[in-house]
Amino acid sequence: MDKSSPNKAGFIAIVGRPNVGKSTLLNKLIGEKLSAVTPKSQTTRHKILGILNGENLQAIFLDTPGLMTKPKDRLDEMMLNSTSETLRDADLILWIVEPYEVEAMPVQLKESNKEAIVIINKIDLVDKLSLLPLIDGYQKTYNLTEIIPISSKKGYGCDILLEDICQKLPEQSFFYEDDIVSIQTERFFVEELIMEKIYFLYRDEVPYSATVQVEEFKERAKGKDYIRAIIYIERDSQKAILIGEDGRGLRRLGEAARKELERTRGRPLYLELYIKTKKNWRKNEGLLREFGY
Ligand SMILES: Nc1nc2c(ncn2[C@@H]2O[C@H](COP(=O)(O)OP(=O)(O)OP(=O)(O)O)[C@@H](O)[C@H]2O)c(=O)[nH]1
Ligand SMILES: [Mg+2]
Repeated sequence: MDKSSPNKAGFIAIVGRPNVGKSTLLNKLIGEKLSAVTPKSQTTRHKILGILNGENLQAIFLDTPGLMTKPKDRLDEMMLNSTSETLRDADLILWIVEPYEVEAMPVQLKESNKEAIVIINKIDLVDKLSLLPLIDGYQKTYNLTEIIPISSKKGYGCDILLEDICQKLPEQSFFYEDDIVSIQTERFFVEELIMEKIYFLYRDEVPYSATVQVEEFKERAKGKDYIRAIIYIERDSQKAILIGEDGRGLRRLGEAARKELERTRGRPLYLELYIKTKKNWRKNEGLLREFGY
């Protein structure tokens, strides 16, 4: 490590409306899939931390649930509160927007009174010329000076963004060991991964009504590892949808989750999925706590 220059470190909150590409950006910057990405809004429900370690640098990114304007239930409220808290604790904020029109600044960001960089994401989807008036629009509307166009998916602009972040982080000592990329448990990643597959495989309200809890996680020196997870849903009628005709839906889900887990963990796995109804869990404070929200 270079001893001549001081260490820089800090927390960088990634915020923005649902589906703008916050989790995709976190994964790109860290170079590992830490956060679930799906084409559906409100995929991320928890604050997810990813650590980027460099020479004299520790950038700690916090992916957050999308900022919706109208919370519909207790879970939505809790997600919004958690994002406000993340904003309060951050050294720097990345406000992620889409490349179409000047978006309204989320109230949580306004209230935080923190320095923010506007990140115009998904620029691979638009004509480059359309970006100039957009950048101008953000500057004029919010008097913000830093606006960086990127594509989290393709990686365009991510180097420039990282350089900018490095410059802005305060000089202070590291918060975590310099050889880890996350602090979430493996159980948590398994739950997120199963949820991601549910978002991909089921339509309408089913994914929003589902949450996953790993009940047992056994690593075995010989033979397959064993994971038993429960998918909780809000109504009995959703059980039949998840299971599908002749159990095909649940089998397909289990297989998709198992395959990715085997690939990422590099070990064979026996994955058992069960479904249970917990009526209106999204509205029930006690159940939400129990489920780790
Ligand atoms: N074309 C393109 N698509 C992108 C880009 N970044 C993200 N996406 C897509 O946008 C969708 C949403 O991405 P996420 O990363 O899950 O978005 P998010 O902001 O984390 O969403 P929530 O967690 O629901 O708030 C996915 O289908 C991504 O593949 C990008 O730079 N270009
Ligand atoms: Mg997300």
